[in-house]
Amino acid sequence: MKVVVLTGAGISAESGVPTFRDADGLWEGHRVEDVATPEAFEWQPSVVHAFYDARRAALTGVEPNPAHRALARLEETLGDDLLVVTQNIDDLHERGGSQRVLHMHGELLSALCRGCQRRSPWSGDLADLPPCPRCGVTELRPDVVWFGEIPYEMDRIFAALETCDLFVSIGTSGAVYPAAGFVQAAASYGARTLELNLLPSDGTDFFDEARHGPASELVPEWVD
Ligand code: BJW
Repeated sequence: MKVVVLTGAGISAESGVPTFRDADGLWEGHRVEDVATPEAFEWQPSVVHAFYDARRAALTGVEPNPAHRALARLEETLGDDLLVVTQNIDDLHERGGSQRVLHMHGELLSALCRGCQRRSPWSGDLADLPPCPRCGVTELRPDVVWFGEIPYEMDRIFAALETCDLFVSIGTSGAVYPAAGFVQAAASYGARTLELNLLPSDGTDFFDEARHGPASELVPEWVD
């Protein structure tokens, strides 16, 4: 059985990573829509860098939770028949043991060269980052996908949605496209669809089945 799992901020919430749109989801009073845009980076690069510096620093203090680990166990069983697509830019799936993970909104621990678009590891502070190894340009930005930009790996994701038997969405509000549209895409290709989320998402009615509660309980229950 081929399975595509989409994860969002809710899967990392119980690890201590704040979500974007829940009650505590603001960062120093900013909505994500105000800092996660190319325009915000043009106008106030220091504010945007501070937002990502803080989240990068916070990564060292958090650990994968039972939901991340359950998906790693599922990968041991399904192998290549499981694809985890995450909107999250943390590395908790990988630290939880998953190996086949697509980060459609980029990664906190990666830098993107504004000159040639090369992606390279984010090492230390912004001031310590070496110039781009390909073009020598020093204008590096967080390697994340902001509003108005095209998410990574869309071809691979849609190919997997086309052929999967089951699509499972975990811990995402369904407020941000194109990820919010994956459920309808998968269903249109014939997959069964399941939502595992704390509360009903914006798209909950599109799923064949929805279970509501904390991911650390629902995901192991579903996997095991
Ligand atoms: C728990 C829990 C627990 C809590 N257990 N659950 C169609 C219609 C309208 C607009 C658009 C459209 N198509 C595109 C757009 C524009 C735009 C968009 O969607 N705007 C909306 C606001 C309407 N989209 C884009 O611009 C995207 N690009 C694009 O569409 O390009 C065109 C194109 C695409 C494809 C092919 C060709 C062309 C880019 C979107 C980029 C989003 N970027 C961000 C920032 C990334 C970097 C960063 O992390 O800083 O991504 S915004 C932010 O939202 C982040 C997240 O990945 C994303 C989704 O958030 P998520 O994960 O769902 O978190 P929350 O907080 O919203 O929800 C958490 C959920 O967890 C809640 O439901 C809780 O209940 C639950 N939860 N605790 C289980 N313990």
